[in-house]
Amino acid sequence: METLPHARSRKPAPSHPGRTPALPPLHAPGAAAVPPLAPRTPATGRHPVVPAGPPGDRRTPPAPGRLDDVVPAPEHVEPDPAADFTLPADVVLRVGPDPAARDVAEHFAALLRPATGYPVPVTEAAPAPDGVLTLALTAAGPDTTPDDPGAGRHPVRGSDRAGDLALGAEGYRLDVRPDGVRLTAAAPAGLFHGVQTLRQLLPAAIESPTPVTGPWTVPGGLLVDRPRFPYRGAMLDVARHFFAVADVLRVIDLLARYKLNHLHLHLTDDQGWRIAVDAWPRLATVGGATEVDGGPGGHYSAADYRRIVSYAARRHVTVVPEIDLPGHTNAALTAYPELAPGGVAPPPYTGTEVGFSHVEPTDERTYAFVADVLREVAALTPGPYLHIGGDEAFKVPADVYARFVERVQQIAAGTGKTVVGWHQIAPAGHLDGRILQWWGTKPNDPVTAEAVRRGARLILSPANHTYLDMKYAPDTAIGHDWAALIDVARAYDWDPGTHLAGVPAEAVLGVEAPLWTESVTSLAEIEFMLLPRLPAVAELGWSPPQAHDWPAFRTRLAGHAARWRTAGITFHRSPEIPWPAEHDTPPTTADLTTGDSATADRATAVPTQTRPDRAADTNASPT
Ligand code: TNX
Repeated sequence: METLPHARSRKPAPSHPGRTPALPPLHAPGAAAVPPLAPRTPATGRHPVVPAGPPGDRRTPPAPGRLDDVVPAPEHVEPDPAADFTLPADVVLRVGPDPAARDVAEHFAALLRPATGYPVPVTEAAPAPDGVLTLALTAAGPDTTPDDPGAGRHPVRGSDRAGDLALGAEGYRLDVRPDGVRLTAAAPAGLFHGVQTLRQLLPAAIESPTPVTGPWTVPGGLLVDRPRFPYRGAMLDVARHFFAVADVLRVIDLLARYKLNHLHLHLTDDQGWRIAVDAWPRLATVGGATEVDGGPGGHYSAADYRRIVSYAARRHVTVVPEIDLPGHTNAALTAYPELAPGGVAPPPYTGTEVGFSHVEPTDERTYAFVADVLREVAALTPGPYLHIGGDEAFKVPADVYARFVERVQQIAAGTGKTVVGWHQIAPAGHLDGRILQWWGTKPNDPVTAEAVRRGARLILSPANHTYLDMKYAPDTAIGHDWAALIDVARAYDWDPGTHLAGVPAEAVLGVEAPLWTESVTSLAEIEFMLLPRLPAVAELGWSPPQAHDWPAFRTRLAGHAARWRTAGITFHRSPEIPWPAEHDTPPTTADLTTGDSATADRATAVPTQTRPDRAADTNASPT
């Protein structure tokens, strides 16, 4: 049995629900041919790496990097092994005057400084006389604009195909030559994603929080990259267990590494209400004081929430707040009995069943509550989305449920936000722009397909591929198994563009991997469930379908173990991934905390949770 240091004894899991056969490699009809990637560069020691571990350290230095060794897989790569760039100690980051671009440059400099020990100044100055030791960031489009500090130094290169790719809001172009690296994008988000790529192209030791010896070499060539879907996200359930702001910020960092651009926060549920609402203060003070298994719970003040949102924004991640209605509301009902059926407050709930609670849909006070809460949450949220939940209100009759959702959709839209709801809201009347988050396990869902025909767009979170609260294997120490056992291959083995019958790829806004936290109690456990599966979902959301390639993916992913270990991030050593032996990972400082010991530090009791009787696919409206 695989053990986390804090592993508790668990009930044996029911048998595996059966795997779908592996998809064949995907080839988009009509997709432009991408030039073949250069063969793997043999570890010839082009760039001798000096191990920086303790004296006598015999770890093998990492092989020189490859330009295509990036997760998610970039759209277009033209390696040039003769054009590697090694950061000099006086490396300078040049950037144009755009404040958002400057912010990306500052962010990049802050990533480079700890491990390199280099000062890495950020400057708008014109090229230095020798002009060679610079990284140029520009928010302007390809190659020569007045805003562009590197203009003229790097004539355009690359194939016609590379030149034809429109970068859009999030794409970027990375040009690595012996005299410098040039990153261009049409918008700051593209620069940010390009920085994440550069980070992965540097040796894993770049993750070290303290200086280690280089060289810091980026493989040469041209890389042009942009996302397949505009929405790529993860969800964190902060209701079943509450997580401190600092933990949420670490999760945002993880998303940003893999070019995920949305963090959905499941802020309310039966076991806790996690966001302060001025008009209804007891929601947080009373409704927030519980969590699964009787822990103390907690809630975010408006200031806490703003901190999360602005930290995310700096990383080009949009926070999507969810207020789950009308079900999953026991915590709210304990705080305000007038919202409960019969006006009687239920006892606080710290178990893990679902579907038993709801606000009273026939009482006007409920709509006043909804309007106040959604107005305040929308006002705190700069992003365009407001998620109204809508799942598992099993005790509300279907017709009453549909009318409730229709009213709440209007209220939510009245805040100026785009309305998102779990796919259970599909039978309710269409509202322009609405988005359904589909979490079924059977890719034939006529009710959702019909809502799409009426104009809804979809975020895809198929529970049997993307629910990262599912166990990896029967012996995984935490998690559930009602939707599937989800190993990395299963997380990777589906195509968002063709997954749901009757839903064209154009209706798919993107993908999201939810992490429900009935059994997840600490940051280390969050990381353990996200890694290494989250990068798989990220690749499905970002990379073109023709890049879908499990053998290549698992090899690329394997290299990330060293990055996570060096950064102190916990992960699951999934047996399907050809991880390098631990003694082969790159040098780190001697006192780095490995993820495993971080896990041990944070261990707390985890409840058992099984959902033997739930219908994973219930697409029918609630009864
Ligand atoms: C389903 S799918 C839920 C959550 C649970 C989760 C556990 C959906 C929208 N709701 O309430 O936490 O299963 O896996």
